[in-house]
Amino acid sequence: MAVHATRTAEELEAYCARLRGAGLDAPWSRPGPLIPPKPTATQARLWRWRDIEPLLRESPDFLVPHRGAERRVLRLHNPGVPERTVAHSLVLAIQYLLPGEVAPAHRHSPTAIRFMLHGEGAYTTVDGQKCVMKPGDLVVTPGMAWHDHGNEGDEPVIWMDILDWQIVRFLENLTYEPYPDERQTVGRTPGRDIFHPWSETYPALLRRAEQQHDPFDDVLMEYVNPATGGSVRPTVACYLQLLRPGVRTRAHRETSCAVYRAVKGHGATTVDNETFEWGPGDFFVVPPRAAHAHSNAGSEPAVLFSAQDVPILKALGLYRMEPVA
Ligand code: GTQ
Ligand code: FE2
Repeated sequence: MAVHATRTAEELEAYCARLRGAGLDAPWSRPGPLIPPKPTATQARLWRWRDIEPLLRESPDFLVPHRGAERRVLRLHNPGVPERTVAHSLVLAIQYLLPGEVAPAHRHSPTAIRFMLHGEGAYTTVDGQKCVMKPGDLVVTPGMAWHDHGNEGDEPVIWMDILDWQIVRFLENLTYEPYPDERQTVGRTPGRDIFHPWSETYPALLRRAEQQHDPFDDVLMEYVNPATGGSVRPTVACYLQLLRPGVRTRAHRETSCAVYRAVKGHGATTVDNETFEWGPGDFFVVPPRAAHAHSNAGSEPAVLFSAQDVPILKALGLYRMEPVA
C-alpha cells in the first residue's frame, strides 16, 4: 500500500468495494509486486521406457476405444503441471493401437505431431493424405486438419503425439469435431509439409554430423516445412539431434521448453543441478530457463528427438538463449 495514503484501511476497503461494483480492481491495494516472479510449473523430469512400456501394453484391458471417443493414450504427467501434461505448454501422449484398430476421423484446433516409435503397419491420414508410419517417421497434423489413424499390421503399434494443446487451451480456442465417416477417402500422397520419413531425416543427420557441430547441442537439425521454410508449426518446432561419442556440450539457458525422446544410444543431460542418464526410449523435459548440457560418454552416437515451443516464443519476442559459464 502506498505510504502517502491519507485514508484509513477501512476507507480503502470501502473504496475497493466501490471499485468491484464498477467492475474495476486496484492491484496496488494488495501487498506484493505488480508482476510477481513466477517459477515455471514444469519440472525437470525423466521417464524410463522400461517403466512405461508394460503399463502401455496393459492399457487395452482397460480401454477399448469406440467411435467418437477416447484415444488409447498415456500422457506423460509432469508433477508440477496442474493439467497433468508433460509441460506447461505441450502435451506428450503415447498412443497404443492393437492390430486392426481404427481411430475414427476427426479434427481439432490443436496441432498434433506424431513421431513413430514401435511396430509396423500404422498409418495416419491427414486431409486425405495417407502417411504409412515406420519407426522414426514424423507426421504433422496441423490444427483443423481432418485425421484418422489405424493399425493395418499384425502387431501392436506405438507412436508419440506432441500437441500444442496447452497453448490453444490458454487462448481458449479448443475445438473438436467428428468427421461424418469413420475414415477419410485417401487422395494424394503426403506432402513434405506434413511427412518427414526417417529414411531421409536420419541420413541427413549423419551427413550433418560429418560437417557441422554446435557447442550447445553438438549436431542439431530442425525439421522444416518446405512450404514456409520455417518450423513445422507456428507453435512447435521439432529437432533431430546427434551427440557424437565423447561429446560434452556447453551448458546454456533458453526461455523455451523442450521435451525429448531418446531414439538411439545412451547419454546424460544435466538440467540445473540434476543429471538424468537416458537410454533408448526414455523421455525427459527441460523447463524454461533451466541450464542444460548433454553428454555422450559411450562409444556409439546418441540420437535425440525433441519438440520445443521455440517458434511461439520467437513470435512473441520472448526467445532468449544465454551460455552458462
Ligand atoms: O490421435 O488424434 O494424444 O485427437 C490427443 C488428441 C491424440 C489423436 C492425442 C487427439 C489425438
Ligand atoms: Fe486428433
